Amino acid sequence: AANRLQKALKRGASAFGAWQMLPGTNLTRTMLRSAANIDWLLIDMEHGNISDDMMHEIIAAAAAYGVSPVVRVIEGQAWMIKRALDAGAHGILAPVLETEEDAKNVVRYSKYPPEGNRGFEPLLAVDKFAELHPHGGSVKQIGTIDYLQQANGSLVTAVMIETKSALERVKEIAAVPGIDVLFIGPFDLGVNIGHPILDPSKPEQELIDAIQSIQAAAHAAGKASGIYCDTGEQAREYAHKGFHMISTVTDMIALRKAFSQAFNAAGEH
Ligand code: 3PY
Ligand code: MG
Repeated sequence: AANRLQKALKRGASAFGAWQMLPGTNLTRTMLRSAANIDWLLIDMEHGNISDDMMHEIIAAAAAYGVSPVVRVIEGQAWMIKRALDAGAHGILAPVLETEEDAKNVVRYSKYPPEGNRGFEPLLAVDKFAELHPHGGSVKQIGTIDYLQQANGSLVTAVMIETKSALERVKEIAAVPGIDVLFIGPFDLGVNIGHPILDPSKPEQELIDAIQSIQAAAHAAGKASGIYCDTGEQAREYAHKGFHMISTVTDMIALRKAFSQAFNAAGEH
């Protein structure tokens, strides 16, 4: 399928994402079969326990459902960005940015020359791109040069604003060409500005203000805004506020909630 997340972002629409921390493509399928409005799947290699091989498999499983796989790499690591894009990810999410230079590096590692310095090894990347982005043609019609020409413009580059330093430099980061989305990590951001989230339904005013200023900076620069949520209600609220790339629930949180509800309902015997 074409890049569903990118299409939604280009329309200025809200795109809801599922968030996978645990390994397993049956888990991926179970999540993605649960609803029709899942536009993207975050494969969490920063805080989840997903290996490189597993990332390849989850990307293929998600793409088969027409859902855009996005890989959260470890900070702006060039080698991880390269491996995620070669594996066919529709986008990458780079966490823990500090500066404008960090944002420029994420773009550099994500794009082929002249926009960046992503290494060009066409075999795996072209096969994966052909499977995931048919662009109306058959898989075989995508060649090496097609890929080289299309990749830079077809993949989403998202960075996380979740440090004090990135918050202070958010306008400069938003202005970096090639950055598509400023994505807020409210948990790290809260900790880093001294207002950690203790109750996710009641963030402190300072954190609410910081979140608003990031959205405003993205908007002013013509970029999309995104945020991590762990309930559908929060996701809906942020969609109403005009956020674009909105994670909705995480496998671990959903499982824990459902299990605890079931066992609490069963009661003690
Ligand atoms: C954060 O809230 O810090 C995140 O990175 C979301 O997982
Ligand atoms: Mg974080």
